[in-house]
Amino acid sequence: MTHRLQPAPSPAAPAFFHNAEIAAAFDAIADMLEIGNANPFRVRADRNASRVVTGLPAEAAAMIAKGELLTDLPGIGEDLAHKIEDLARTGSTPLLDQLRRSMPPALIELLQLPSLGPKRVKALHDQLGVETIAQLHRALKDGRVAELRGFGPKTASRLLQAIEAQIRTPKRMKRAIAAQYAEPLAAYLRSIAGVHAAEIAGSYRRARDTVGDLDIVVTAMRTGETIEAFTHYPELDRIVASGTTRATGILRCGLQVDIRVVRPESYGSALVYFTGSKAHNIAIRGIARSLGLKISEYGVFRGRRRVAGKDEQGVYASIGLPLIPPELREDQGEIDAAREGKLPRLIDVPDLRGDLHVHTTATDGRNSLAEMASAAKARGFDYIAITEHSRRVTVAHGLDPARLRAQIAEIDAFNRRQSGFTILKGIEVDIDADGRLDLPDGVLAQLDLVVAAVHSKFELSRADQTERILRALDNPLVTILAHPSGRLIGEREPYDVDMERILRKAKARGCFVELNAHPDRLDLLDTQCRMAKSLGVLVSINSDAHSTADFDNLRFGVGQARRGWLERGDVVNTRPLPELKRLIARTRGTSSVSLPKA
Ligand code: DGT
Ligand code: CA
Ligand code: CA
Repeated sequence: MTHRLQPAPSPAAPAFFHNAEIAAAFDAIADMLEIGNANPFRVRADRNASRVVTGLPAEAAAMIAKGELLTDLPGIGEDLAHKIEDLARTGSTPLLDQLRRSMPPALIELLQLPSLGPKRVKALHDQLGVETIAQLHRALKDGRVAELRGFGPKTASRLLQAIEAQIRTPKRMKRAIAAQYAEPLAAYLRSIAGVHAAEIAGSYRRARDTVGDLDIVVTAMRTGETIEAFTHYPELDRIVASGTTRATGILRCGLQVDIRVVRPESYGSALVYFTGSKAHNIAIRGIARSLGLKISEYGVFRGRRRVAGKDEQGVYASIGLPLIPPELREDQGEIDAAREGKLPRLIDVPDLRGDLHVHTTATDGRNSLAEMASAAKARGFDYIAITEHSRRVTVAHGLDPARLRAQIAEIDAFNRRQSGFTILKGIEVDIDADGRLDLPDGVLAQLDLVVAAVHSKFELSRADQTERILRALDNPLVTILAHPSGRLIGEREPYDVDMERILRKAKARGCFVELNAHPDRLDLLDTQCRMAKSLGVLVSINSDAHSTADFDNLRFGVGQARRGWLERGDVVNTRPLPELKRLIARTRGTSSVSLPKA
C-alpha cells in the first residue's frame, strides 16, 4: 500500500452548474412568469427549455467547454443557447435575477402543492399576504383560505392535508437526479492526492428510487487532510459538521452529504456499514455475534484480533456468506438465500439487447425514428420497438390509424435498408376507463407488438381499476402492460389495484409487464418485480425514451430490477430477436412455443 506524504491539495474542480440545476432555473422562470401573468407563450418556451436541457446527451457545461454548438441540437436556437450558457456558468440569467428580486422566492414552493396554480398563488399573496408554506398553513388553520373567492372548504382541506403530509415526510431526491451530483463528487474525491478509493454507499448504492442523503465512504491514510479537501468542493453550500474522519455538508442543490474517511484496512467494513440497510446490518451483526465475532464499521473482530475489514467480500466471508449485492441488502430474505447458495445472478445493463418502448417526433419525442435507431444501435442493441401514443392521448399528439399506417410504411422501408438491427412496429395504446383499447383490433393486428397503458382515471376503486386492466389484458393483441402501477415518484401514488391478479392474468396470457426506467416512474415497483418473477411473468425493462439521451435511463431501470431480484432470464428484452418474436407470437396464441427456463 503506498501513500503520499505531501499534504493533500484540493484538486481544482471547475465550478459549473449541472443540467438538473439549469432545468430547475427554467422551471422557476416559467413559474414566476406565470404568477406574474406573463404571456402563456413565453411561459411555455421556458418550460420547453427545461425539457430540452433535461434531454441533453451530456452536461451542457461540458459540451460548451468542448466547443460543441448547442444550437446544433434539436429545439435549441441562439437565444436559448445563450441562456443555457449563462446558467451553466453562473447558475442564473438576468431575467431570473430580476424575477427573483421582484417576487418572494417561497411563492414558487407554493406552486408545488396540489390544486395550487399560479392564479391561486397570486390570490393568496395579494389578498392574504401569504408568501410561504408556513404562512399558508396558518391561513388554512384560521379558516381564512376557505373564505377566499375561488377556494372553498374542499380545496382548503385538500391543501391542509397536503401541507401536513409534507411536514411529516422528509424530502427525498430521485436517484437519477442525485446521480448528477453524486458521481462528479465521487470523481472529485477520487482525484484527491492520497485517496485510494471513494464509493457512494447508503440508499444510493442500494439503488433505491429516491435518496434521503448521500453517504460516501473514502479510504486514505491521511484522513484529516482528505476531509479538508472535501470541504473545498466547489459545489458545497455549507459544512454542517466536520472532524478528522467525518463531515456532513449540504450541496448547493440542497442534498446532504455524509462523508466518512477510513484507513484501507477498514474500507470493506465501512462500506458494508454505510451501505446498510440498517435492517441488513442488524441481521449480519446478529450472525457475527453467534459466531463469537463483532462487526463494526472498523472491521470484523474476534476479541481484539481483526479477522476481516479491508474488503466487503472478506467481511461477508468471515460470517460464512458470499458477497451479497448491495441492491439486495434489505433483510428481505437475502441472508437466507446467501447461506443456501441461492443468491440470484442479478441482471446487468449489458444484458439488455433492445428496448420495447420508444417514442419519436411522430408524437411527443424529440428525435426522429432514424436518430433513435442509430442511438440504439450505437449502444449495441439489436432491436427497438417504436411505440407512439394512440390518438386519445391528445397532449402527445397521439397517432390515429392513418398516421400509424404511415409510420408502419416508414419502418418497413427502414428495415429493408438495414441489416443487423431491427425496428419493431408497436404502439403505446391507451386503455380507457372500461378497459377498451384506443385503436381497433384490425389496426393493432398489423403491429409487431402492442404496449397498453393507463393514462387517465387513476382514482377508480380498486375493484374497477383491477377489472379495467384485466379486461385490457384479455385482448390477445396486448403484448406488454406499461408502467403498471401508474405512480410518479413524489407526485402521484400508485393507483389502487390488485397487482397479483394482474400478474396472474399476464402469466395466463404469456404477456409481459414493463419496468419503465424513466426516472420519474421506475414502475414496476421493486416488490412487484419479485412478485412477477415468482409468478413466472417476464418483465420488459424499457426506457420510454423521448430522446436519444433517454436510453441512459435504462441503468436506473436495471438498478430497480436488481432490487427486485431479477436475473437475465426474467427480463424479456435480454432475448435475441428471434426468441423475442417467438415469445410475442405466443402471447397472440399463434404459436405453442413454451417459455424457456430462466
Ligand atoms: P436514506 O438516506 O434515507 O435514503 O437511506 P440510507 O439507507 O442511506 O440511510 P442513512 O443515510 O440514514 O444511513 C446510511 C447507512 O448507515 C444506513 O443504510 C445504514 C447505516 N446506519 C445508519 N444508522 C444506523 C444505525 O443506527 N445502525 C446501523 N446498524 N446502521 C446504521
Ligand atoms: Ca443516505
Ligand atoms: Ca446519511
